[in-house]
This record gives sequence, C-alpha cells and structure tokens, in this order.
Amino acid sequence: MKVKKNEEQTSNEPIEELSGSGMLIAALAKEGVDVIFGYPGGAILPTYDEIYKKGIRHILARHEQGAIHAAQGYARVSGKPGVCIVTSGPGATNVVTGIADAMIDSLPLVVITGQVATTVIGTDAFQEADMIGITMPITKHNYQVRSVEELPRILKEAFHIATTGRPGPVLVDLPKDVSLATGLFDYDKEIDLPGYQPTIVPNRLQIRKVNEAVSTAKKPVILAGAGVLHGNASDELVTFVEKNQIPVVNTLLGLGCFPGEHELFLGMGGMHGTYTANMAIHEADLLISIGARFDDRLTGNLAHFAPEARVVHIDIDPAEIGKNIETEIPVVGDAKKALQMLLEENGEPGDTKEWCSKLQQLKQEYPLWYKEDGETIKPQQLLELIHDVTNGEAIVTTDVGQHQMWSAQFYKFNRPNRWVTSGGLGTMGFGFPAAIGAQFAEPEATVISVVGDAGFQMTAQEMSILQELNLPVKIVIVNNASLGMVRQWQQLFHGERYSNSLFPIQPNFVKLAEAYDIKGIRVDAKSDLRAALEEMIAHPGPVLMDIRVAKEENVYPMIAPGKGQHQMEGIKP
Ligand SMILES: Cc1ncc(C[n+]2csc(CCOP(=O)(O)OP(=O)(O)O)c2C)c(N)n1
Repeated sequence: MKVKKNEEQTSNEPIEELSGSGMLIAALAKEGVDVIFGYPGGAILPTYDEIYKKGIRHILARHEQGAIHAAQGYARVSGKPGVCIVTSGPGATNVVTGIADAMIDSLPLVVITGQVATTVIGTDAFQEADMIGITMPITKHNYQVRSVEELPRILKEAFHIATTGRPGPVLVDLPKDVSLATGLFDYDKEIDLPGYQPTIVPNRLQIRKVNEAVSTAKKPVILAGAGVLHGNASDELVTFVEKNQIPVVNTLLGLGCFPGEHELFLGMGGMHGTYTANMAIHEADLLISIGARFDDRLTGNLAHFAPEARVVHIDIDPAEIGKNIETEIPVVGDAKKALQMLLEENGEPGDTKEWCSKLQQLKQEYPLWYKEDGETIKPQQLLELIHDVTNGEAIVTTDVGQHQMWSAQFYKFNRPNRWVTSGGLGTMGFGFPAAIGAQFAEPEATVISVVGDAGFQMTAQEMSILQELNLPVKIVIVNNASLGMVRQWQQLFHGERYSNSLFPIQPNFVKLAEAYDIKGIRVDAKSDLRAALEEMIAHPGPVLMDIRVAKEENVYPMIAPGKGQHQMEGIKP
C-alpha cells in the first residue's frame, strides 16, 4: 500500500505502509540479500507468510544449527552478511552455538529470531526464551524490537553494525505482534550511532613508526590473520611483503590471505603449525601482527612467546590491542587501509637477506611430514591428494579436530576466501552446513567439506538440502572411527585411557548418503584413492566419500599444553 510522504523523509520514493514482517522482507531487498537460511515456527510465521508471498530465496535447513552454519559459510566466502531466520524458544536457542562461533571468528551475520508477543514477554509464555539475555555476550549487538515504528531503524543498524568495523553477529528479536502491526517503512534515514564509530583509517604517525621499525629490523615476521581477509587486503599484503622481504606466518583463520606456495610463506603458526613458522616468531626481532588476535592456540605459553620481538599490532578492534600481548606500536584501523598507507609512506626495507635464507633452510629441513604405511590411507596424504585433484582451487570447509588441522597443514591455500573453518569456538557440526552456504556464495566453485566421522554426525541431516536442490557439495569423511583429536589427547596426556572416544560401531555412511539420493563412495586402500577422488570431482551432483584412514594417526608437530612455540614435538626427525 502506498502512503503519504512524511516530513523527515530523505528520499523521493513514497514511504510504504507495511507490516513488521513486510518491513523485514523489504529491508532484506534493500540490503541486497539474495538468500536466507532458516526454519519456521509459531512466532515467526507472519514473516514466513511474507517470504511465501514475496518469493525471496529461503533455504530450509533441517535443524536451525544447520541454517546458521550455512549462513556463516555464505558470509565467509561472499564477504556479505549471512542472514538466518528462526522462530522463538527452541528455534532461537538452536542457533546460539552458531552465533557464538560467528562472534569469536568475526563473521557478519544478521540473525532474526521470532519472539512471543510483547504483551506476554516475561510470563514464560509458550516458546519464550530470553534471547537478549542469552546472546548478550556472544553478539556484537542485539535488539528486541518493541514497536513496529522502530523496526526500519533497527534493521538498518543491524546490517550496518554486522558488516562494519570488526564484523560480527547481530541479533534482532522480533515479537509476533510487532511483525503483524503496520507502520511506515522509511529505510532511507541516515544511521545515527554516535557510540559506534569504528576507526578505519589508521594514524599516520603510527604507520611511520611501523615503517621505521621495518627498516631497522633484521629478523622481522608478519603474522597475518583473518582481518586481512575481512579487509580484502591480500594484494596489499603481498606487495608490502615482497617490497620489504618479510616472511609471513598465518593464523588458522588467516590461511589463504597470503599465497600458501609463496617463497616467503612459512606456514601456519601455533599448536599444529609448522616448526619454521613457530621458530621464526620465537627468534623474530620484529613481529607485525595484522588482523590477528594472538589466541592461545597460536601463542602457546605466553611467557615464552616472541621473547626477542618488538611487537606491532594492526587491528580494527582496539580491544584486541594489548589484550594478550604487550604491544610497542599499536595501529588501530582497517588492514587494507593500513597496508596501503605503509606502502604510500614508502619506508626503507630492512636487510633481511640472512634471515630469509635461514628460514628457507629451516623450511627445507623441517617440512610437514608423515610416514607412509602400505595400503593404509594416511589422512595427510588424503589432503595432499584433494589439493592435487582440485588444483588447489576448491573451497574447503571443515569441522574441528584432526581433519581440520591436516586440512590447514596440507591443503595449500593460494587464494583468499577458499578456507572456511570453525577456529575460535571449534564447533563440531560446523563444516558440512558451512559448505552449503559456501556453495550458495559461489555456485560454480568446487566446494569440499572435509569432516570427521564424529562431527559430520552432528549435522548430517542437512544432506536433505543437497538432495532437494541437487547442490554439488562434496563431503569427504576422514573416517578414523573415533573422536580423533580427543583420542590423540587421551593417548598423549591421559595415559591412553580412551574414555568414550572410540566408535565400536558406525553407521554405513554410503547407505546414509543413498538414503538422501546422494552418491556414496567408500575407499579403504591407498591405491584406490586418487581415482575415487577424481570420480567425486567429475560427478556433477553431491557426493559423500567415506575414507577409511589410519585410525591412530596423530597430528604433528605439536606444542603441548603449557609449552612455548620453540618447544614443538613431533618435528621431522
Ligand atoms: C560441539 C562439540 N563438542 C565437543 C567438542 C570436543 N571435540 C573437539 S575435537 C573432537 C573430536 C572430533 O572427532 P571427529 O569429528 O571424528 O574429527 P577428528 O578429530 O577425528 O578428525 C571433540 C569431541 C567440540 N569441539 N565441539
């Protein structure tokens, strides 16, 4: 329905009178959202009615956790906000893990949760859960909409907050009566958030200090994290690195922001990083962190971390600076802008020749390694072969566990945004639905979900989406018949007492795939592996691979808990 112009109107379009749910759908269109992931239920039914009427693309998950992880995968690959819509109560609590995951890994999400009517909020009404209270610490911001008049402003702010500064999840809790009430939909008013003004452009004096530090350093290292990906700053990073000849270490989430096969790339740092990456940080006289947050899996024991280094920390979130590591030169701002300014300022490169050749030698002496064992499939070998058959071009998504670490170690990511993993929260069940979202972000890409046999069972029901839409996601189960990473820790740190971590019996994964009309292939022998993977890639639709790998293989090298980066175990003898 068309209505009058209101006095504060800022554009020439007539302001429409819409229901709250109509406003939501109209806002999604204004924000350029082309796909949403969700699951209906009572409190959100008016919105689902609008989805039906307006024909917006909605992907029906089979569990809300699947919907939110798909939205995360979509966001990670597309760089656009992922949108997830669920009902109140259990629907909403089912997305809590995904929200926490997105928060710690800085993924832009707008999560709409239905809520009971404003008249009964606080009465323990049917399917009422306090989503504002529950998600307060795990959202970048959250809103409960109390009247339809404030809905356009809230939706606009939600998208703005989710996608600007350090990205993150924003939750909008939408009571049923608000979604049914009608009001004026003015989406053109300027956003006015005086308390939220992320710093994008860094201080030039700080930038000069970084360049000065670079020109005097003999052993500099860059630690590049996901902030480089979020800031779309990979090209600038490569230019800066090549100009100054500074070696690069990636965090787990930063993989792909710098070419994995570049001469100056040392690999991933941290618990299961490369020996060279960790030793480089240990010996560095200058450590430049860009868009990384020094999490404990990266640093190991802080008392031993980068003992010789002056620390530069470039981050868009000022709260990260000095949180874990004392910083000599803080730079608050966007990674791309910071690198552009570093290049503009054109500092003098330092003399790093000796340092770089020392690290090259370490790289050659201590590569990632594993032992072959007859016809037994080694998981590392599986990842190398997946890299081979996809020319390193696939989007790879994982859960958490051993398969995640082997993927990070052995699939060399040469391009940004090919790597989707649950880093900070370490969420089992993330990888497969995230692959679904990734496939929507890039319909033409080869998307491979590398999962553990345990984690896959947490969200396997989303095979329904592949079946329904013939979505060509390839599922590779690294099947070690156990909770592999748990088993490894029990072996190493709990006297080989394998408490509840071994699967005496497993589902027939091939038959499970077939139940969803998905092609299933089981591989037991190394000599069959390449051909089977090629068959998977050649198949135009979805495929599930059940790869029986060595059951007791451990992820090495490793920094044991409490140890420093220089105390890695399991390096190549
Ligand atoms: C939801 C959830 N529950 C428990 C854990 C603890 N955990 C971390 S790794 C792991 C084992 C994963 O096993 P699997 O999925 O088979 O992968 P693998 O380590 O064998 O590659 C467990 C239980 C977790 N990370 N997430």
